[in-house]
Amino acid sequence: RYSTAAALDDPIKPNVSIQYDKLLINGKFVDAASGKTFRTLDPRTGDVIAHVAEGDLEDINRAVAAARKAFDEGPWPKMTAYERQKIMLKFADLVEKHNDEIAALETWDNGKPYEQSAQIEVPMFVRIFRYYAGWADKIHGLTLPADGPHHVQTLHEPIGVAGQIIPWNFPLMLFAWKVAPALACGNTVVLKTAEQTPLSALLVSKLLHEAGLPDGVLNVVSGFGPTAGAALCSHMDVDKVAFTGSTETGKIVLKLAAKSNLKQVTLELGGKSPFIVCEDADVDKAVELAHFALFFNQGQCCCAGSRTFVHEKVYDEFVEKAKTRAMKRAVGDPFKAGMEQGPQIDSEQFKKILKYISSGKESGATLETGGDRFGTKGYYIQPTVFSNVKDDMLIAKDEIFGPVQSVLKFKDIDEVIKRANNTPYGLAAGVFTKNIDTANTLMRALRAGTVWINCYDIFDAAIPIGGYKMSGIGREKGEYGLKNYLQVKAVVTPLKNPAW
Ligand code: TXE
Repeated sequence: RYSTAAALDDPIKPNVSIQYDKLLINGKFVDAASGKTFRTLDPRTGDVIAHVAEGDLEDINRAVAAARKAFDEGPWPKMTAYERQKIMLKFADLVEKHNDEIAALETWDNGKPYEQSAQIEVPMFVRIFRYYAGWADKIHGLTLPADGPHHVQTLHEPIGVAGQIIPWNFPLMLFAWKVAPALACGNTVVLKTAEQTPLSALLVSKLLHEAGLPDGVLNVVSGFGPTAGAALCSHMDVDKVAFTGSTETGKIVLKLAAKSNLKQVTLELGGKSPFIVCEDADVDKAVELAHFALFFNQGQCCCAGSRTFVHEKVYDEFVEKAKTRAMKRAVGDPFKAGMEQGPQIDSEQFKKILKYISSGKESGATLETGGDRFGTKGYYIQPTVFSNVKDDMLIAKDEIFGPVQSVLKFKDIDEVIKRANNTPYGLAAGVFTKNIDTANTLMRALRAGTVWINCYDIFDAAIPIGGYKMSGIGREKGEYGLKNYLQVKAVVTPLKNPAW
């Protein structure tokens, strides 16, 4: 079902135009202070889609000043929660109305199948905003018992100016995970989008202002990590930074936060998540789920099930079927109906993945299918499956972030628990079994922020996500995600008459 490579030479024209390519500061689209722009590319071809204003230190300073003023002088944090909620809900309605246009922009800039942008990513964006809009007027403190004659209460207050840095793999979804809880709690925001995918954030931010967001509450600075991103992490007037990206860059973010004003930090980083297929598994179903767990979004998922552990009793059958499934994967122009896989995001990631594929071949893993680029244009890669993968091979240790499945064999549960946990990462894990005891054992033993049992990549708004070990600090989404954007103030007053 590969689309023919020839079809890639004639990419489908996206049904959307670029309206916003500047920085959004204090409610207005403006040029970068330096006047500089950078190119954002179509991953199908490497051609330029647009020249986008390139923010750096001076623009971050302007954006933070606007966010600071909007926080300190209001009206946003001082508005009633109900008013904030109404703006967020109106925004969600507007995004829903513009679903197809936003989805087209996302696919053009990112390369993910249009059907997934339109049916998964934009609807999830809307759902997250509605979910956190629902929280806005349900955030409150507690009244606590004290030993002495004191009345004790807590106030849950917004932290202030939140700096947020997002990557390119889910530009819209990660916008929602970060911006929605921050706004619901009454914070103001400076968002630094990924240099590969600046476009969709600008369009939705425009709609957020149409919905009534006051100027300065959300500022969007497109630009690069070491300039704009680092300036945001180092800024003395930013109270909190939330980052999603590589573990390497996460360490830099934490260092910059510590070196400046000790701003609070949450990090959602890389992973090398195990997907464990037990001996009692229905192999056909396990193959399909393991395939989805790894190949979804071109393999560019922090939670990708990138170590497929299969019990020796079903191993050979699994490998054969996993290979057949990968060979059937529909790869091609993401605007074409029925495509499951588009191009990787850029030439850097494309080269990185091909390097890992070479390393897999050299280290003695068996290449079952794929193993090369797809076509001759853009950043497409063939769905690739390696069997006989050993724990110490690079493809079993590093985050590849591409369509490369590594299948490893195991004998018993204790062994697979040890091997699955033997990684510096701990973001997610998958378990496929019919046995409730096995499921319960693995669910408790696996050191990961999420364990999916007989399912994978379920990203409901209410479900927290985050990492153990070097996969991150803190949790996003759900009620847990609110904590990142709230300060707790304890208020104590003496009681004149302790009897009452
Ligand atoms: O990540 P970076 P890259 C992993 C994945 C991928 C690898 C490299 O393995 O192959 O990381 O991707 C900003 N100060 N993930 O280079 O550098 C940058 O501009 C502040 C997993 O794209 O982490 C972008 O906005 N910010 C991940 C964001 O950080 C900086 C998703 C992510 O870029 C910065 C993406 C700096 N010094 C990649 N340097 C996931 N967890 O889903 C860069 N940035």
